[in-house]
Amino acid sequence: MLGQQRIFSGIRPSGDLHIGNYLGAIKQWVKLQDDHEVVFGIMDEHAITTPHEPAALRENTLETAMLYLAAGLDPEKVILMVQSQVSAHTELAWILGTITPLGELERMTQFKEKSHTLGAKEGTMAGLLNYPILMAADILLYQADAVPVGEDQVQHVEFTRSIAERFNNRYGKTFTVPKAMLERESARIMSLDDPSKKMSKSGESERGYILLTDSPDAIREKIKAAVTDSGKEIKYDPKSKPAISNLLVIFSEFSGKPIAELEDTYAGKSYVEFKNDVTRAVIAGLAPLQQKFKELEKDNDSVLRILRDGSERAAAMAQKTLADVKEKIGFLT
Ligand code: ATP
Ligand code: LTN
Repeated sequence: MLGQQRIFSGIRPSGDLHIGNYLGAIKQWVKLQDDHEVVFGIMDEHAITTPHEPAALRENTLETAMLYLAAGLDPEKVILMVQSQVSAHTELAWILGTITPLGELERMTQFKEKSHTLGAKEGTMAGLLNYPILMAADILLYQADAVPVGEDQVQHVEFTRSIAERFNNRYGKTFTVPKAMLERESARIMSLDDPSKKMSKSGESERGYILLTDSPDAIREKIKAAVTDSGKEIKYDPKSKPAISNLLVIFSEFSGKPIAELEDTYAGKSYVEFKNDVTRAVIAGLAPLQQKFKELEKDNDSVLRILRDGSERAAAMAQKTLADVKEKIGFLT
């Protein structure tokens, strides 16, 4: 279709998904699938850049796929692929690595943070340094125009743009130069027990995040225990009221009500009353997804089939770009 934008995005299957992943990433993907050409990946090769258990990786890969499907991604409309099932990703990454200055990799925020935490324990591996090159390959192979991600990944998309431009300048127009695509408020959902940090599955405490698979009781407990700010007004002001603002964003996303309307409704009401209603909205908002997830869990085979089929379709698309790249850099064809 003329003018239809191509979208690529992915998530590492490094553990259960939380509502930060859902609101910051997956929910926008579901909206995009109706009027964009979309490829979504489960990035297992990225997952092994931090220590992992093989059995858990296999299980998480399948579970991530089930959560994508349960959240509303429709395999009739989108290509759902597994990174390690499409070898073009690592092939292109090797080639892009040869035009990437080392200094640019060393300056990446995610590398600095993760190598700092991991370095002390297990040492820093080259795969972690090269992570952004593989991510650039993921995006460029599909000639994506836009990459919907949370705020923490914007630097990697900027890096991808600069590699694409460098390659295009040197060898002639080969890659589409992609843009990051961000949701306004939900691009950065904060931790429930420390609203100065992003909600993260590798966060220290389980109380900081709500998993998509958490039971209503667990959700109730976590929101009840969530930190609040001093004062008692319920208003959106991330600077002076970071915890309440974060809860307002979550409430708004799950209830579909604008933040301004929620501020009016809760003017003069207590934090307790507010939290009870946030809890109700999150439980109700996740219920359909959890129901669908339970059904999919009973049918591993059909999920595996969807992934195999998606990876095959993705490989056919990726192959076109890879062949062009190989030809341009002088490999025998
Ligand atoms: P980790 O904490 O282990 O680094 P993560 O929870 O940040 O993992 P990723 O797999 O790195 O999850 O991210 C998947 C997608 O979810 C990315 O697009 C990322 O930007 C988005 N995302 C992650 N955390 C949040 C958050 N707190 N708010 C909004 N979006 C988020
Ligand atoms: N680094 C991303 C996951 C990821 C990705 C991608 C996202 C790997 N390859 C390509 C968008 C496009 C993260 O969310 N941690």
